[in-house]
Amino acid sequence: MSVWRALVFRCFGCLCVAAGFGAAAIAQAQVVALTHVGHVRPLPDGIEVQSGPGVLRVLALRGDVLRFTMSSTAKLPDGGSWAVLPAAREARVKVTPYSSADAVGFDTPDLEVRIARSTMLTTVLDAQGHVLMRDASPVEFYKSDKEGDTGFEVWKVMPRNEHYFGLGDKTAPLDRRGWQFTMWNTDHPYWQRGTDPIYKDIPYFMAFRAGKAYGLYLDNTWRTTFDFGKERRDEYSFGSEGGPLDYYFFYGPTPKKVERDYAWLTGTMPLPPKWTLGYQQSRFSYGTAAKVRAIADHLRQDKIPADAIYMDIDYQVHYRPFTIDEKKFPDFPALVKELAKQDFHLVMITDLHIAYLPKDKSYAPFQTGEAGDHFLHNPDGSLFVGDVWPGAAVFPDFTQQATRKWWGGLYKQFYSYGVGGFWNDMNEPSVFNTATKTAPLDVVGQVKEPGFKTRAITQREMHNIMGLENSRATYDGLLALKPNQRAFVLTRATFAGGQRYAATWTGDNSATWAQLALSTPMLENMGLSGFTMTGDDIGGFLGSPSMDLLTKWFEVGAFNPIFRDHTDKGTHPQEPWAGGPAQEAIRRKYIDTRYRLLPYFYTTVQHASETGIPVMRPLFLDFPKAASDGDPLDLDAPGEFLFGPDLLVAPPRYPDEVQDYTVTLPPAPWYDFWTGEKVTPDAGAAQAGAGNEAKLATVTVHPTLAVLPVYAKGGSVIPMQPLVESTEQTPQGPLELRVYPGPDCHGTLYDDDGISFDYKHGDFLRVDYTCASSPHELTLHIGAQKGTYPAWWKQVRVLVYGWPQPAEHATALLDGNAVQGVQYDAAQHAVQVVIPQNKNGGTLTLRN
Ligand code: NBV
Repeated sequence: MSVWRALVFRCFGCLCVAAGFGAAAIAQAQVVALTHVGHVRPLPDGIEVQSGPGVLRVLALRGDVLRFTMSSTAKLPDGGSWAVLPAAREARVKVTPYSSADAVGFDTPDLEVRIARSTMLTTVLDAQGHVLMRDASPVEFYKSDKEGDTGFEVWKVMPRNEHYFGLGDKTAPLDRRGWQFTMWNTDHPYWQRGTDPIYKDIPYFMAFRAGKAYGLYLDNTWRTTFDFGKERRDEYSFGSEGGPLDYYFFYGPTPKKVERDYAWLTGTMPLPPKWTLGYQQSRFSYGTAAKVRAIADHLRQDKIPADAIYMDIDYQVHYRPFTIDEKKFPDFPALVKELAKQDFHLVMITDLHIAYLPKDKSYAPFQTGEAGDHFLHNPDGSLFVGDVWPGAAVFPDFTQQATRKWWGGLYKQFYSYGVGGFWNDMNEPSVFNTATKTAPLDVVGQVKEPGFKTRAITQREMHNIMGLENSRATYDGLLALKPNQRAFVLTRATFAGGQRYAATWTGDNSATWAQLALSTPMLENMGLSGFTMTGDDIGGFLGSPSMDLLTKWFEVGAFNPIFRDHTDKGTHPQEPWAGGPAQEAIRRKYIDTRYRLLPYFYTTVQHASETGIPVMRPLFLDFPKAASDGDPLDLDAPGEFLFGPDLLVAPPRYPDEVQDYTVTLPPAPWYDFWTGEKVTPDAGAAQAGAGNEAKLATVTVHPTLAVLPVYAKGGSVIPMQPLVESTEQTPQGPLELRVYPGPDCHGTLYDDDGISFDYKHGDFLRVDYTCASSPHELTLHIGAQKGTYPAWWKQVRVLVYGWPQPAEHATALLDGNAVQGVQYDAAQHAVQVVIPQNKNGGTLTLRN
């Protein structure tokens, strides 16, 4: 039983009869269920249906996007949204009304909405009449607690073969079916599988059944719950203890389309600075300038590519945000400059709690914040003061636009030094000395915000968006300070739509093998929930990893979008060199590979910034029809994930296990990314076709510490670059195009200056590739360069894999002219040839 329902039933026991209409009935019965259609008002863009005292409105924002709002009174919720973009909220399409003896509703070109007259149960069908989503029982409203808030719960039919994804980085398996979750941003270190809630609230999930998907986003910032068949076996439900019943339904049918729809509703992440794709080094804390310099020097001496170093809370005076302890960091601007010379970007933590120092006139963040009325209050009007790192602290009221502007301005000095980015931690908010470890529910702020009515707001409603609005304030502030520089913010807590402002990580994980394994589904679901730039603390934050665990974590982390090594105070050293040269060499190989893959990775990140399709993704996103029974392929392939469209990463399910294990391969030819060899599936496991009935191919892997299995998809062109030590360096040598023959062979390369917004005005580079192969011939078509950004390479090395043997006689033609120097690279199992860069493109033909 979900938390709030338990509460209702405790409160009202058998008085909880779901019946009756009229305001009096609400008061008496406490639970109101809207159970039959009353007056119907067809709208040009939807329908409004009265039911007893309540009302349901369904609007078509697009043919494939619906918005459901419902109330237990005649008044529909009409507040603004912190997550849904105004353009999406305002979008409308005309609908065709529907009315029969049994049901009312409407049709769009993509969907049918039916509301049963006798029950008020709503069904959404596709244009062919297939049921997509169906109410299981009437929506219930109830008085949730002594504050008199109206809670609700919605019940939907849960088909046997439907699976659920998203809801952020909940600590559960990839498929949420059979699990129940609470959305209440919580600083919960030592989380384990099943710990709930943790830091984020993303009330969005994708339902996937037999290759078809839809999305559902509940636009409610209060404490909400989601239950996928735990309470009632054949139903899923979502509800809240207050706030609006306001949810969006969006139809695929493909899961990728659902991701695009969700991005249409809540936005995409902005294209991040390129350096954030590099390796990032952190610890709580590199506490002196000397230590920071030593870390930077060590990385460069050992030739470990890296782009960022983090400064945790110990750089501050008494942990007061926006101060620098000059005893430990004597000439801070000089340090930032020196690091920049070594191509390091510094990321500084700036927690949201501002030290409460009413008598100390020198601490400007408190003085200016108090003067501008930017802090949260107790119900009696006094400032809410809670203990956090600085001791007594106050908390900005981020739901005021003016407060966010003030907060953004606090970065002026640090940012003027050339600091690369900022880290917003503790923003659930975490408070040390309250019973709930956060701000009490009656702590109050103001909504003063375009698109919203000006009004008071308590933590009940505001709590889950503190992290979101904190990161928004930081992001917008940085943009205001340097308008043509992409800003980087890392936030711990956030809400739906937070991808517009910040990258994030999974918080205080632990240094165990189990947590390394758990990270993958967490990050995949985070990616599905709109956040592409996500990662975990490599090696684990709490406790010290064994050196083998640290190595494996580096290997997997090299294929996570954010790649940051971070650990707690007092743990053993966790930098790449920890444990000696042999371990370091393995870790370096993976970091190197990430940098060699930057053209592919950056291209995929850029695509995500336009589409919302995440970089790190479950297999079903790209192969929705692949499993034999229509279930998502990932159920057969736990732990595997795609890094962009063309690389499949297959850590062991239990990454510490020494036994051989089986990797499940989606339908495509696959190549071992490390050796270049075409994968021969295990005997008995048929090479899969593309249909629903296809059997999946498997390959058996013998695990070793030094190798993380990675496969390249046949039918792809993967751009790579010569090794660099940071993303700031211009690669020296040719661009590498790895061509893996297979069906629908194509690839793309995107590049730009990596830091400014000039790409928005055409200063980018994009090249599309296609290739076609027959047994003894391969044609690679290199498209003409789009955009004005100049290529860094003068030559292109083309590697073609899976080439028929013997390969010695291979010849090449570029636009019909013979090219010399075709070689067989035995180590890579590929034929290679180097051709000049030509911005007009060209066609390369290889023959044997
Ligand atoms: O600022 C210190 C830590 C930080 O290193 C970590 O990444 C955060 O998740 N922070 C939590 C505060 C409390 C740590 C015990």
